[in-house]
Amino acid sequence: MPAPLQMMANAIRVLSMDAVHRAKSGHQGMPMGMADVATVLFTKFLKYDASRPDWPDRDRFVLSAGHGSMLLYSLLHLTGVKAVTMEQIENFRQLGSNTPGHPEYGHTPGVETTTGPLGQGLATAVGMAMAERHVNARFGDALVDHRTWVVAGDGCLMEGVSHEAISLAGRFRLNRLTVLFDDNNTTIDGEATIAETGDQLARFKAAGWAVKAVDGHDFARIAAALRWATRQDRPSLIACKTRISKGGGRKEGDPHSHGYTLFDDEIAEARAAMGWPHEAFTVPDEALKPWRAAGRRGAKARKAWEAALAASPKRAEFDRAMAGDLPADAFAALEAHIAKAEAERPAAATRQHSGAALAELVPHIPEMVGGSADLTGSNNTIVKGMGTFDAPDYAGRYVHYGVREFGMAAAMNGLALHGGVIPYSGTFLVFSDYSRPAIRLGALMGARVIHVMTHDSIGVGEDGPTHQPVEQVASLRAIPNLFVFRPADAVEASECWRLALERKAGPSLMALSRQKVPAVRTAVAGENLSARGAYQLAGASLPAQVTIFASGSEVSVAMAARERLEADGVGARVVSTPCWELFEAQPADYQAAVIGETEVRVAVEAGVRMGWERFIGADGAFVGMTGFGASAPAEVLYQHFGINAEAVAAAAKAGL
Ligand SMILES: Cc1ncc(C[n+]2csc(CCOP(=O)(O)OP(=O)(O)O)c2C)c(N)n1
Ligand SMILES: [Mg+2]
Repeated sequence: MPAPLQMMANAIRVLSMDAVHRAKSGHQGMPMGMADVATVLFTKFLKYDASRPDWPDRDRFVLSAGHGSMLLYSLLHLTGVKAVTMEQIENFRQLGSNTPGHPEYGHTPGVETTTGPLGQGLATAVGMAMAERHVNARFGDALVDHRTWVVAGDGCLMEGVSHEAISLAGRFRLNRLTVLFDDNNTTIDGEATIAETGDQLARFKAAGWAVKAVDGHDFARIAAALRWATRQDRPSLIACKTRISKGGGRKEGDPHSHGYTLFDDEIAEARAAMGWPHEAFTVPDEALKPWRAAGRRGAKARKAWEAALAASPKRAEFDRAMAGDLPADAFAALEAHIAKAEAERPAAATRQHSGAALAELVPHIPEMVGGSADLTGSNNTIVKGMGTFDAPDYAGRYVHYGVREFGMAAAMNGLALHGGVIPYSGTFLVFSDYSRPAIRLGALMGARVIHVMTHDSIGVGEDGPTHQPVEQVASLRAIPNLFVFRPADAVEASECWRLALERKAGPSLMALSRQKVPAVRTAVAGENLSARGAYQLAGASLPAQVTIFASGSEVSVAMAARERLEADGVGARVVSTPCWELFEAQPADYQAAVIGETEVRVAVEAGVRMGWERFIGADGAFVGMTGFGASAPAEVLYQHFGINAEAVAAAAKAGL
């Protein structure tokens, strides 16, 4: 009979083979290869209690190589996470199961983040490790004292985002972060060396990591390496030399076994080689008992922690922060600021209005942790007194992410998922394309993250078309569960910030102008009108024949066009549309009333038309961009591309 740890690791192998075989799809190669490493981690190192896989001071385990999901599901099942029953393992990849093809946050207790897009798990884990240090600095060792462990493969390390992530982790000396690299020299196309001959250890070392290589099938050496990792003063990488499909008979070490589904005879052969005579989906007591004991290992630590929390004077504040509830007085200063803006009607760039709103929010919401990808002054994201997030005390609330938009956005997902932090950060809207995969994953996970994206149109001006977003707003509106806010002035900017912060169920994005715009909200509303997503900003003073829809910096263009039309005897109303997603959530009669029934509908936005049919119908007129911008002062560009009141009024009249 195999030794106990070997038998426990074999249980992962067999479950992975069986589940993939039953589903007729999936990957057992990676789970089989990393079974030994994972067994050592879960039985000896990971601070983990299967009866409470979500307790706040647990270690975070991130399976960045998400295709190996059966490794994680096996571990959750074997350690005794209630929801991950054998029936769920048997229903691997099936509709309604909590064992989807790739691990999905929110579907399965114990899954810390959604992974599958390679590299992002690692980058998200960096954010978790940042959050741990920051929340530790706020609440102390008694309440926050855990590690983040990542399993990443060749693919994760080939992805560019890994570079941004490991640089950030090295720079911030996140010594509670350990990456276990499944160093199996295999990817889908064959041996990894067909595309990668770099030295990963040297690369991580250069980024400021402690590095080590180990035989990933030698339990004693794995344990020694993990112990070593916990003693480092910087993040650590352990390259675990493994054989893909280890234990899989003929397929062991076969570079083409990455996603190969074993045949019956191959599974039988592998079972025999592993000394595993048991039926499919059956784990005998001699393997299950030690696994369940491993699942209970952290219970003592968890109970001690609960006692410490109960006795802590910081308890209420800690619970509130971790639950993501805002302080009772979170918006008092902001509301006063809104009232002032309604009275004073300041004209400025909406990025400046956003910065002014932040100044009323950050001091009152201690969970807000801001940052920028090296554009702090342009993004208006910093507020006096935030302090800089950095080693060794990590209490600072402003992160200099460097020029790393994707790494930043992924880290923000991790900050949010860890809890106790509401992350926001800035870059130029045109570079949302660089962060887009993480914005999307955050939307899929429902992570509360706020992306501040300034310089949101040709209004960028002289920097030219490389820096002028044209299609970005439309393409971001296409991402499900992402709220895209494009406020028009000071009042809307503050309203949108409040909505973004109140939103727990997903990310928000602020599209903000570089250029100055006039105030358009000149009447006291007495309510957050942006919460409706779209609303009538100005009615027609004559019988309404035209409705003009606009967002952001073009709302003032719409208002000027309305003046022109009404001066010519054409009744026109204006609808501001700061957040389309919120508009879709309104009752149908409200939507119908806002869209209205005027003879002509026109929209104006300094971007592409895509999506505006929702407001103007198929035959409505659109004033905006049809191609890329150009390098020139913003005012010149608005005239050159015909995005002005004259053009909007002309388009409206043409339709009458
Ligand atoms: C961003 C991204 N690109 C491509 C894929 C498709 N894919 C899944 S696994 C894989 C190979 C990964 O190699 P490795 O991480 O070494 O896994 P192993 O074959 O060793 O299990 C690829 C290309 C993906 N999941 N994510
Ligand atoms: Mg590999």
